[in-house]
Amino acid sequence: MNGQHYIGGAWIDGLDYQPDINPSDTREVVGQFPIGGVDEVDAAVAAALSASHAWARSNIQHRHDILRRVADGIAAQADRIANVLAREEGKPLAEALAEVNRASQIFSFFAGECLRLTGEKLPSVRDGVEVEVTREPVGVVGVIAPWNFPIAIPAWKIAPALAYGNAVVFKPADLAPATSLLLARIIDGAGLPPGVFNLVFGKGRVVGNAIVSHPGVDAISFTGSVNVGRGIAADCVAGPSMKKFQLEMGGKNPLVVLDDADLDLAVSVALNGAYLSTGQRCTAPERFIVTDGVHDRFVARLVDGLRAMKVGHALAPDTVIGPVVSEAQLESNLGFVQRGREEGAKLVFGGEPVTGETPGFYMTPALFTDADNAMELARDEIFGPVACVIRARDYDHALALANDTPFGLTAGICTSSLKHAAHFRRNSRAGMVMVNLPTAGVDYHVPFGGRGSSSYGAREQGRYAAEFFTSVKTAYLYAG
Ligand code: UN1
Repeated sequence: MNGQHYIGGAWIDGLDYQPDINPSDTREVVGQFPIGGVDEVDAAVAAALSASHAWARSNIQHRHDILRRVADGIAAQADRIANVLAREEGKPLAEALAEVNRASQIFSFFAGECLRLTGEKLPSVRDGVEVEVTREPVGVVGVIAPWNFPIAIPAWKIAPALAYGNAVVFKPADLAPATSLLLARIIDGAGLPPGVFNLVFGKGRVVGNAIVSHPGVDAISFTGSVNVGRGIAADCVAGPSMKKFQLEMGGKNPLVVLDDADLDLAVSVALNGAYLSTGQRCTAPERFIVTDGVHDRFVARLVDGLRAMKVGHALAPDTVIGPVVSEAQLESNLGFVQRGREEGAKLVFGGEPVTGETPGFYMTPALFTDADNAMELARDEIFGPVACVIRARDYDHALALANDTPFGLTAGICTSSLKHAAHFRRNSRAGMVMVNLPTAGVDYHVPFGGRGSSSYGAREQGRYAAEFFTSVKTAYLYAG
């Protein structure tokens, strides 16, 4: 598969290309993808600018029908897209398919939103004056997406951007460009006017930076690391145009397990959240905060569960944990494991590189016990299948530990106590709270986002997406 940029409704060859490698089997090159530069970004923004005025005023039925066709197109090709996603990102096929279906549902949801745009008409405090509050498109939106959900995250940025009448310049992740290419082809076939949607492949520090600093771009929706997010924030504010921006970044999510938890449920919630998708989710719990009475039983059951999770090729039917996405990410994960041992936590399972049947970036899922919430292991996001158990005296102690983090994306609790569940829901300092459910794996029709270093700006997804992808206008009218 050879990638091309998509600019102004045309497919454009790159000047240079780089291979998209399968992390399950590094002998396989999934495709060659262009390494774009400033020129491609300039062309894409120019195309978006020239299309955005008409698109902002386009008929809502027309917009609805286009987004609906994208949703249907994704669903019709779900198996093929999931296969490509699994091969380039390493997510086991069943999870990849679930993600592709979610992307289709997101487009379907926002197709409906095209028909639900609302405003308000109010009386004025001045006689004879009317006030109208409406939402207008922001203009040209730069979408910068990560590799870990290479179709769902682009979908939940691109679909609302288009639904609310914006033009888009999209930079997919370097490590997972093929899935984005398939999405772009479907969007291309859905009848969008040329220039409304544009795709430029390339490096974050070149293409991403060029989008962020381009004066023609009005807003940036970014998901990725905290460091890159900080840089984007600074650039958006420092530039002459003062762009709007929305950042989804890391997490160091706690999962509290209390003595009264249903142990089977708690173990499955922990395993599912922390280790599926090879732990490469910003919503994964990396800190299991467990009260004394259940601690040893929980750890023993977790280790049994981990032993049963088969690590392997993303396309193998018995694989539960696929490879890590890249060599650099694998090294980073193993570095955290190494330093975790050095700082005194006890590695009770995994954390080793594994030689698979095919050459790939495999490691066994890692579990530490005896971790302290001040350790690096408990403070920095790892973005891999590495979690630690922190012992808590009681519920109050567990809550305090859970909230003691610079992040605040998701937080979970496993308990059968209504009192503790209700108290945790109210007092957790996270944007999303899960009771007896994994901290990862969210619904697509409700707001997504966190607090602290996890997120910045308006929420994503559901109807709350309107906050970011529109700009409020207050219009006064004196009719005499
Ligand atoms: C999920 O857990 O369902 O990058 C979604 C991430 C998040 C998405 C998680 N933005 O992991």
